[in-house]
Amino acid sequence: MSEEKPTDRSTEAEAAFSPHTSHWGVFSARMRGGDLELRPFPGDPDPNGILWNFPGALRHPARIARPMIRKGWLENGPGPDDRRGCDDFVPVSWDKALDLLGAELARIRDGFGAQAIFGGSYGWASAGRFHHAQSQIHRFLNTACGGYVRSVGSYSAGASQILIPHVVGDHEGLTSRNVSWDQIAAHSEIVLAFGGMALKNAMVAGGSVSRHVERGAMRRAAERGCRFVLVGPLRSDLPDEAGAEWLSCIPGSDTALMLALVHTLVVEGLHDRAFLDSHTHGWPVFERYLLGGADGQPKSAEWAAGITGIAARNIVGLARRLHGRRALIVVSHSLQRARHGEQPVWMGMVLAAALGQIGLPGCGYGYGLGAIASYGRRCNAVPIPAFPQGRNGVSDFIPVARIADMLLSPGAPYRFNGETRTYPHVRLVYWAGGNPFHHHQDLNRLRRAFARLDTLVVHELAWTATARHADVVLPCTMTLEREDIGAASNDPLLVPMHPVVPPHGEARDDHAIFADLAQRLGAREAFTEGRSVRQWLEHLYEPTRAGLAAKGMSAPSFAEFWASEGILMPQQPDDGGYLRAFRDDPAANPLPTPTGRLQIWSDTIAGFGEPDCPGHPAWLGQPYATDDAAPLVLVANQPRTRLHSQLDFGGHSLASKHRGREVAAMNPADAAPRGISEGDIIRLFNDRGACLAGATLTDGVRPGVVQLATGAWYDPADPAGEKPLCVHGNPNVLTRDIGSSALAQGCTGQLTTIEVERFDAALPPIRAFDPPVPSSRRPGSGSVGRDG
Ligand SMILES: Nc1nc2c(c(=O)[nH]1)N[C@H]1C(S)=C(S)[C@@H](COP(=O)(O)OP(=O)(O)OC[C@H]3O[C@@H](n4cnc5c(=O)[nH]c(N)nc54)[C@H](O)[C@@H]3O)O[C@H]1N2
Ligand SMILES: Nc1nc2c(c(=O)[nH]1)N[C@H]1C(S)=C(S)[C@@H](COP(=O)(O)OP(=O)(O)OC[C@H]3O[C@@H](n4cnc5c(=O)[nH]c(N)nc54)[C@H](O)[C@@H]3O)O[C@H]1N2
Ligand SMILES: [Mo]
Repeated sequence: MSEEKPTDRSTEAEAAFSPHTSHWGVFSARMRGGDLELRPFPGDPDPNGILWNFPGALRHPARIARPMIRKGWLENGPGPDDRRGCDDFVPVSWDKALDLLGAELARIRDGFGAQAIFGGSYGWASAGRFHHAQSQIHRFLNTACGGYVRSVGSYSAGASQILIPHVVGDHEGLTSRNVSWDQIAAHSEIVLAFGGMALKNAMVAGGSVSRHVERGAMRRAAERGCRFVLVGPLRSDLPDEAGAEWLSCIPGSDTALMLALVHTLVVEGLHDRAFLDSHTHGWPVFERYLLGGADGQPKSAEWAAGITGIAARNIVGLARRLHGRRALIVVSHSLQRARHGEQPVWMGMVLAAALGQIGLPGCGYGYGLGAIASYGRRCNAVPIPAFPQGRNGVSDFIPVARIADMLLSPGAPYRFNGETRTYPHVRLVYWAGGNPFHHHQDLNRLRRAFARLDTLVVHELAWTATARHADVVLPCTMTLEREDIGAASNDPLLVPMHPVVPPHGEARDDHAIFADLAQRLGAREAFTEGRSVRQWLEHLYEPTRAGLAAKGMSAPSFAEFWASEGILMPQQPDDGGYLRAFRDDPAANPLPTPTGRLQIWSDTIAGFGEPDCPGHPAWLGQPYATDDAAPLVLVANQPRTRLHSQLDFGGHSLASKHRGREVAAMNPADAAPRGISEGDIIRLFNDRGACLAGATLTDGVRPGVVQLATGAWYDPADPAGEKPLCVHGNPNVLTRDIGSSALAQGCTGQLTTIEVERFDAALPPIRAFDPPVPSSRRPGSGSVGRDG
């Protein structure tokens, strides 16, 4: 066993590059002359530029250096407070911070029960299987507080995660073990991608990714003659390598287009009746609706042309081209991050079923493919390390995107997946590893929701808006400052993550913070099980080692693994997963749906009686309403130069901004009548809020659409204001905080309606990355916050 200490590599020599990993790729790093040097993993054919956010971020002033407590909370104790987000902070010692927080957790736990604590703590945190912040906070709340109200589902796929089990089967299997990039390169003849497969998205994976293969696979497919067709509002949603045709459509109209494609197949007799008969349930009811028998309106190409903005003849032509070819239907997550988001996911399956190719190599339904590097690959055949979270003593939960509803309306009823449920009364919210001021919608509403709490606790590595709204802010280490094991369930490389630098300021690992808090609540031993970090890593490594040994493969000891650059794990065959098995023999391999088949009609969903999610996929109208006050559709998609809001203060992210602000793209035809030119600062606004952005004009954005990526840190000009202007460009001040439907209650942040104007006033400064001034250093400080 190695006696090496965690910090050896960073202190000993400036020479060695140490292996490490991130959600955006494997790399190695070292410190040299005070600078961080990075090298992408040599086996990676297409490294992700997001790596270059690390060097500038490491010691940026936006890092949190010491524990801080909000002045109002420190002076007046816990309780609802409108000053959250515009109050001063007081630096305190770790002991004082943890004493106060331990006492507050005990007050809530003993006075109201663990069901008054919300510990959902949604967010991507950092790679690393031990320091995984969500696992750490959940284990802490389970062992020291008796549990917490959790959240279910994700912001990524809130609608599909609920729908898919009713109509197809396992969501994870559909996305992660189905049509692969290798199959596309070898077999597909036409790939119809709703929402595209943007490389910016496909180059990020949860946990780790050693090889970015997507660009190469699309290039190989295109060279072989495969045609890629992109349906969406932005041309950049497929890379140049795909050589795609772009069918520019009105956002939110995909279900109508899919219906019209199937309608064309049916009226021309091109649908695969044999497959529909043998592998699906409910086609006759759906066909009646399709042909107009249910509502008098055939869902024809002419009908869809008016809704989608795509000419009828192009729709008919596309349907004919899909027929008789090895066709793959891809639907990106973005389509379901909208009102009625269940419909395009369900209808995409029906389109693929009508073509009869579900389950064939490179064909059928590739839901989610290209949204993220975790999909379209092979799954590992041995377990990867996982930190045990313990048992949650609280059964209550909320759908993840309903947090503001819960805080604003405790006790109120809501519908979810066929049940009528009630929002719990939460008094303390504890967040580690997520940024609700990034991920949630209608941020001005979220601020009102957070104002209701007794206490908001946040562990963060930097002064995000969430940290600025907290009462207790505890500085945590960044991944480069600690040792861990990096792995993802569909990447073969297990990475020993070595620390590259000592922690910033007084920052501590989430685990160390929770261990000391657990001590104050009488639960240190239960939380740590007496293990040091290194002992935990060895413990978590063991199931992987044993899995390798059981397969008769080389099974390195932990010490050997730790001294390596990473070890390879075996992977499962690229066998098409459960849909292939079902196609080949539906009787022997039924789907886990009520009928064992693909459900084009669902008795279960129909039985729930939700007007916004009927028993078969349907066109329920545009998921937003434009009007004179908000005539443009905002597409708030994922950012290219960072993961969500992470390291927005890093060099790669900053370099993509214009005069410090996020860049919004729009069509010249929309810019001209508004007097907007390339490079102008514009104001995007609607009833809910307003933000600034730099304008870029391009015909790669459909007229009527404005694109502004998520992730610029919320930066209110007047933090105490009712609806302050975000001077930096966070689109979530504009988005709507409503569920996708009463079925799934998924996040609907992708699309909203806005107006845009040129901003001619004096440009307000960006303060998002300035740390709050400690109140002890501010003469005569009051409640002015960062405006002083
Ligand atoms: N309008 C709109 N909104 C959206 C979306 C959209 O399409 N449109 N997309 C949604 C989607 S798909 C998602 S997944 C969410 C993402 O939302 P989040 O996952 O909440 O976003 P991140 O910026 O990744 O937040 C992670 C936070 O964890 C912190 N962190 C990193 N490492 C550690 C650590 O080790 N410990 C601790 N304590 N903290 C750490 C980072 O600094 C960062 O602030 O956003 C959603 N929001
Ligand atoms: N670089 C980077 N990569 C990421 C992330 C990141 O933050 N940064 N986040 C990761 C995460 S957590 C997730 S869940 C995935 C998300 O994966 P997605 O949800 O697929 O990603 P988005 O970029 O939000 O949307 C993709 C595209 O869909 C198009 N689109 C939007 N609305 C519609 C519509 O109504 N119809 C059609 N046809 N197209 C539409 C937009 O033009 C948009 O660019 O991305 C992952 N990858
Ligand atoms: Mo996501």
